[in-house]
Amino acid sequence: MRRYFISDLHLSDKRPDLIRAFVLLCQQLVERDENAELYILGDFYEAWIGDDYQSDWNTTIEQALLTVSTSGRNLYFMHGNRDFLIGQCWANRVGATLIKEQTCLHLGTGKVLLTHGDEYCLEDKEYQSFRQTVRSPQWQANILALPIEQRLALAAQLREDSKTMSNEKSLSIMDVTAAAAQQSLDQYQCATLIHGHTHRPAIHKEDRYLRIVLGDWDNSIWLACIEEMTFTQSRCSVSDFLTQGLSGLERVHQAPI
Ligand code: OKV
Ligand code: MN
Repeated sequence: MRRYFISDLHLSDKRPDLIRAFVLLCQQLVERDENAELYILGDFYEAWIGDDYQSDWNTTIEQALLTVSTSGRNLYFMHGNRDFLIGQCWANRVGATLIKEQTCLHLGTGKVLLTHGDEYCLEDKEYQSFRQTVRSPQWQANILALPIEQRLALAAQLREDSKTMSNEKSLSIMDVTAAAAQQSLDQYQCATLIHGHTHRPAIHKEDRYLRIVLGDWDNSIWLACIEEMTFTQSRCSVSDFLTQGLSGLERVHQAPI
């Protein structure tokens, strides 16, 4: 059994190249790997404004997800900070199982904690307070009750605000606080954490645990995998991936877990 992990694809109508790459990834996983499971760990979309919003570009994406789930591969989805409005309706449409934001995966000899990762960026106090607001069921219900146009406008405005703010913030403020990750791992009694969000793909070998950071999709696509008890993360430029598919991937990180 191979478990694949991706996050931070930020799919939108602005990146047809990434949409094509994702469609190809789904097709190739179905063709080439009978024992695959796919875990999407948040920020799959650049912004999700509600399951009632439909568009041609997204129909393509949903069809690709359906090829994965209908072929018998398990498909799991976790919310990120940009697609927290994804609901059960979307999950039913694509055949995905929604998983909670800290999910413990029991593998043969060890446990792996999966999360998007933004809840550990504690130095960014402003962000944490924003996060608390937008993750509250009441705020989300209010937003979902707005007409589509207003939701689109709000999402675009928040995106602009975020760009302005992150230009003013230091990189360390926007990174994961190691102590927060450690506390979470202790709570779940896990020795390995896999998360995305920070766009700094790496494997951090700490004293007592391994912190694996997934890569974001932009100029390259990233794909991580656990097989047996070995973790690997590979990358490929988007243009190479579109011509070569999975065989164009180059391994960047590997570690026993
Ligand atoms: C991160 C912060 C934006 C602070 C909104 C639907 C909705 C997505 C969104 C898009 C922008 C959050 C989610 C971001 C941090 C901000 C502004 C302030 C203080 C909707 C889908 F609900 F409006 F329809 N957004 N992002 N801020 O870029 O991640 O940290 S964000
Ligand atoms: Mn994120």
